[in-house]
Amino acid sequence: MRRVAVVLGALTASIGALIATFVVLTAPVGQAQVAPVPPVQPTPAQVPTVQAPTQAPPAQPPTAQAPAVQPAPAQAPLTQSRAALRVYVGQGTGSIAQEDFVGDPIYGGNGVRVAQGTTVTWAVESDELHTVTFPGNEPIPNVFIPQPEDPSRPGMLNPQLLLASLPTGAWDGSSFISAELPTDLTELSITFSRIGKYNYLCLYHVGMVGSVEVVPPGTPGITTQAAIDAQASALDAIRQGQADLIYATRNRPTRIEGPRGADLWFVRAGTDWRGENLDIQAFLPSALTVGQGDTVAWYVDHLQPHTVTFRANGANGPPANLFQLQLPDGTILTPPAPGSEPPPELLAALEDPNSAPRLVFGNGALRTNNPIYDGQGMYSSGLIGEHPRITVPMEKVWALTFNTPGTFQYVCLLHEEQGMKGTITVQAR
Ligand SMILES: [Cu+2]
Repeated sequence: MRRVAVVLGALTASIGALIATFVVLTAPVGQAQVAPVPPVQPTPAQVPTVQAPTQAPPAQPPTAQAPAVQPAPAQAPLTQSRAALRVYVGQGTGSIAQEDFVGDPIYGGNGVRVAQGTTVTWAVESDELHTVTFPGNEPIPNVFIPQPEDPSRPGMLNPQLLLASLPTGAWDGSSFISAELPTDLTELSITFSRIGKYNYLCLYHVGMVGSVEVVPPGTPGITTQAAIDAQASALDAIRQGQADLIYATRNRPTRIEGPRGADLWFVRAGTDWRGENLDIQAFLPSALTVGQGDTVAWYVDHLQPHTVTFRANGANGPPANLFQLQLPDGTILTPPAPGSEPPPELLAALEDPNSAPRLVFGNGALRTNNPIYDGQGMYSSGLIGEHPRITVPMEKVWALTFNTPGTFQYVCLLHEEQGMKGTITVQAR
């Protein structure tokens, strides 16, 4: 999923910087958008809250619910060592999205063991965005949710995720940490101050989970960088082989003969290697030639959201926006141009946590009702697919009938930068 920075470009970055600046300037308003730093819990015996999933559980339920498994002395001394470790966040290029946290093969391939006081750094090695999310003592947040005032309004990005939530120092396992890489940060570093095992996940990719086990210095079995690097190479080779097999077997349309010679075609919008952390963020096939009057149906067969979006031809059409910036009362905000003064209504909104701006689905994330493509206007499926952390309703299929000859291009607004684009060529009958 491509969120804030890419989708809205400089817009949201400037909003984010603006909000951050504003919050710094008016310290007590910190709860407005910056995720609050919960009070440090001095009670190791505290039972973490387990939140029931709001939808069907993912195929591989993330185990990130249990923070500090092992109670540690509240004042455990930090080791003086400055040990560091780099963990890979995803691999692959373009549409081949390897969605693994790459860790140590002896800890399941996605876990690491570090000495207390070690700093672990996460860095993205793919063309896809990911979050690194340690829930701490909080429930795992959903990504796209209904607007609370009225669920019939377009969905929105969970405000808790609008800005990164970062540790303010060495992390004791209690506070919520979440950042989207490489947009919020190119790298996320966390220094682990407390002994325990900490599970984490990517909010966007089901099954993309990892763990950090923090042990007293001198404990055997500490993960080495060489072990992680070797695991990364091995996993990349496996995933590339899986991707090759997917392209060899699924990169073709299904055609069904329809009435009066008008056929019905099926195109995959994304797919995955079943049960493992490989998504193909592409239309399969990406190029399709149909006859005038045929209908094309796009379907999603993996746990991801996509859009099928034809942009309007010419300069007069509306842009296809995934999001727009909006106040809870429905007012659409015009974002400030980079380097310019923010609009007064935005500053006013920021003063009140109840009116903080949101990223609400724009026209490209909403379904076009007209099922007949005219070759001119903007047409979009809206979000289609399925995802355990998207709680706005989504359908899995969308169809369009092509009566106008020509070649027409479309994209997935969420994965366009990974190359998720297609063309439909309509031949006159
Ligand atoms: Cu997509």
